[in-house]
Amino acid sequence: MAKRAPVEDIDETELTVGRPGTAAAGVKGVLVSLRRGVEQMGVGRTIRTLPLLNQRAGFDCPGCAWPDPREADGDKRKLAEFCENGAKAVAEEATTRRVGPEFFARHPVAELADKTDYWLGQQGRLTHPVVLREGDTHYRPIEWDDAFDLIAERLRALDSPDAAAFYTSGRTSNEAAFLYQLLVRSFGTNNLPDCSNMCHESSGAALTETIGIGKGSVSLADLEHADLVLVVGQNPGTNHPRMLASLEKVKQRGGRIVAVNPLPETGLMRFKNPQNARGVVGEGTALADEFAQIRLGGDLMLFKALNSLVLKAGAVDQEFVDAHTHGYAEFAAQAGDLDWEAVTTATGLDREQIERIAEMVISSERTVACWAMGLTQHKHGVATIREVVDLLLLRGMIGKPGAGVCPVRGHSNVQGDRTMGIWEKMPEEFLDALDAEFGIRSPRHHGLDTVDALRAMRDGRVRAFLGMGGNFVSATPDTAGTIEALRGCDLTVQVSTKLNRSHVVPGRTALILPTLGRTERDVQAAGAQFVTVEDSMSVVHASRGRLAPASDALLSEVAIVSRLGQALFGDDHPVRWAEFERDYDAIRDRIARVVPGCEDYNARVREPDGFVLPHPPRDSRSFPTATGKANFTVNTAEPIVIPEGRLLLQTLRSHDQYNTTIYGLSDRYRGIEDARRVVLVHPDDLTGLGFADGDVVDVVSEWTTAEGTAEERRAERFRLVGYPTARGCAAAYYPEANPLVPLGSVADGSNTPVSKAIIIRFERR
Ligand SMILES: Nc1nc2c(c(=O)[nH]1)N[C@H]1C(S)=C(S)[C@@H](COP(=O)(O)OP(=O)(O)OC[C@H]3O[C@@H](n4cnc5c(=O)[nH]c(N)nc54)[C@H](O)[C@@H]3O)O[C@H]1N2
Ligand SMILES: Nc1nc2c(c(=O)[nH]1)N[C@H]1C(S)=C(S)[C@@H](COP(=O)(O)OP(=O)(O)OC[C@H]3O[C@@H](n4cnc5c(=O)[nH]c(N)nc54)[C@H](O)[C@@H]3O)O[C@H]1N2
Ligand code: SF4
Ligand SMILES: [Mo]
Repeated sequence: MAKRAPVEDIDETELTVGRPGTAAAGVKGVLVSLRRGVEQMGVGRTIRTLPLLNQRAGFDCPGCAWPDPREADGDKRKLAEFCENGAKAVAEEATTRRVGPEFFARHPVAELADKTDYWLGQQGRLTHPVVLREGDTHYRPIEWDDAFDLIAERLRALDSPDAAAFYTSGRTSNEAAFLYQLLVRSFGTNNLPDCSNMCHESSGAALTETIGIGKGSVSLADLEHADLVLVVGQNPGTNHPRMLASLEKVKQRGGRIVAVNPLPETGLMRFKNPQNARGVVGEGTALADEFAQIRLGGDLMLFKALNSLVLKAGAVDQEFVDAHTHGYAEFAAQAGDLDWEAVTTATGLDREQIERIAEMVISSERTVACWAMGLTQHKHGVATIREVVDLLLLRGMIGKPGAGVCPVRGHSNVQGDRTMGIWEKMPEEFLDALDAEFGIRSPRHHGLDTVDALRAMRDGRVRAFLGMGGNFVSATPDTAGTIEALRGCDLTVQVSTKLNRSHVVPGRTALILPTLGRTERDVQAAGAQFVTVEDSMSVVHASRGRLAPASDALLSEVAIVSRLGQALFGDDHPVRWAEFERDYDAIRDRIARVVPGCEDYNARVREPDGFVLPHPPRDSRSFPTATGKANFTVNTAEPIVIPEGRLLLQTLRSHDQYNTTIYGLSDRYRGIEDARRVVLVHPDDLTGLGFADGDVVDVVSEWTTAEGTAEERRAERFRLVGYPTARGCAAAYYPEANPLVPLGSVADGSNTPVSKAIIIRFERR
């Protein structure tokens, strides 16, 4: 089959809106993944690549952080242990399209800046290091050594190490992440903003405070053996597709599922498992027993209501509460008096449905609560998750089989990067261990997270930016302001696999350092290397790329950090940077001595299924919190007030993208094809506002700063689409809608941008 030419540009005038799908996955999903594979990499490479995905001898899926089945849980891996979107993620990376020096010679940066994210991403893999020098119009090739010398020289010339920010995205391996944070701390700063700041930071903050560890407490087997699974603020059919196979098992075992979402997401309703006959030729499996179509940001009130009903029914697991928790009396005292009107207003749900869900919670012996961005990216995200924990504590649902908390992570190694020290406020003990191991002196003052790094760039306090993967410009809020912030930097460096917007928004001097992807062979002086990753359920395991690298000129992320370390610190530095690049076992030996829970790391990651990191609440019902117990919390929130003529907007992912990487224009499950600049609005809200389906509008967001200044942000030319979302709640795709997200609108307690509750109005064009 012929490979499709890279898209020249996108014609979105051909938008088609069909009916939302009725079932997720099925044979269609398999066909789409094969087609995308063949378009990007041809038939032969597709056949060689996909069978290695998520197999023990193969590579970890570069898609999401959903775990693989483990033999220890009595589960065998199937031949095709991946999903449509995992296959798309692989096809994007294993593409045979290339962006080399000729490409940059042909396209001035100013021209590239006018292209869409989709166009940029579809040009192919970066093959050579390039530099854009001050005043120049084009990126030009540079030798690796010269690139490292240039970066080192610029970093050393800064007034202070804190004038640099070192971003990380969540695909970076544990080995690269560990070295990278070592480099940054050796340099003298904790400015390690990461994608997690915009993602599950609220989960980490809430869980650390309440149960003493910021990670989920369930295994895949726990989830599959639950009586009741709450799927709140998450769209697994698109973003964690293999989770549907686990939810199917829950149903087959007689368990129940409650979906809480403003949108009737197809994947929550019905699943056609392509690996069994029912899914191939039959109706598939119905998933959600109860679909609560909640208003954006209404979840805190929903969980307060559930908690109150559990208390009223006398359904508290008193033994657990007495033995393992703190703060129950105060919690119970306030949870009794519920204002039902406030509950129904905030949630948009009726009381009967909430009572039905409470019944399900009360009759369940094993409950798991899963959530993702629908909870975390709200002003009250941390409070909401704390309230979810309250419910599980009341029912004794932490630290027993089939029950627990399950924040479903995004990037395939975002959890591992944190474990390895990518955090602007790593605990003192970690820094002490790092210093003792390497003979360095890590700074103790906290660094900047993503939002604060943006502020510092705008104010000129941060002058240099280095991105270890990711696409900072498109992923962050307030795109116009972010562009200015990046352009204001003296130096921007992006370590990347593929072209993206952050490359065409350069600082005065800008470099692109191309790197190996997960799927590719990584051969160093000591031979073929593998790397390690941690999934959403704390399983750490090896990943071995098998494909020939996209170009001979690529360096691995580990090699890039090692060589930058050598250039920056020279030979007299206590850290022997060169030894790490030779043999990644040398890095793992250090990880074993510094990172808690990673003892004997080299041996344990070589086990076929890897190993599971310790998790005290899960393992022994011990809670390493300040009180030594699991903490009940009392959570309040002022209601979200939407002024007359306005809507509340969430920004979300289509079925055909990976964050800022756009795979295509088919949001199949929602029935939206060939367009991304759309806003989904309830038909009655459209009429009420005097608009009609198909109207083209500018979207304007409204925000009042803490100082009382009214701000407006604008995103032009969006099509309105009538869609069965909750009343008053609109939806548009990320990253196209990011210009609307106010920088000052962040979650209390986690500083995560509020990407799911933006007040907007429409202006007719
Ligand atoms: N194919 C694919 N897979 C991915 C990604 C991708 O882009 N593409 N991204 C990865 C990453 S980094 C992440 S973090 C995850 C994200 O996974 P998700 O969190 O599933 O991603 P979103 O598209 O942001 O969807 C949020 C969901 O929450 C719902 N929601 C929004 N606001 C609310 C609310 O106030 N309350 C409730 N109850 N629901 C709400 C939305 O309707 C939507 O269904 O996926 C990961 N996996
Ligand atoms: N409005 C709005 N904004 C959001 C969100 C939202 O829901 N709404 N979600 C937020 C969330 S949850 C997240 S996680 C962030 C994501 O933010 P980021 O992680 O910064 O963005 P990605 O789009 O995942 O990054 C894609 C780029 O990573 C590079 N890349 C891919 N693989 C590799 C690799 O193996 N190594 C290296 N070095 N580079 C690689 C490629 O060049 C690619 O262009 O966005 C956040 N922004
Ligand atoms: S569920 Fe996630 S990790 Fe698993 S194959 Fe799909 S994209 Fe990859
Ligand atoms: Mo994420």
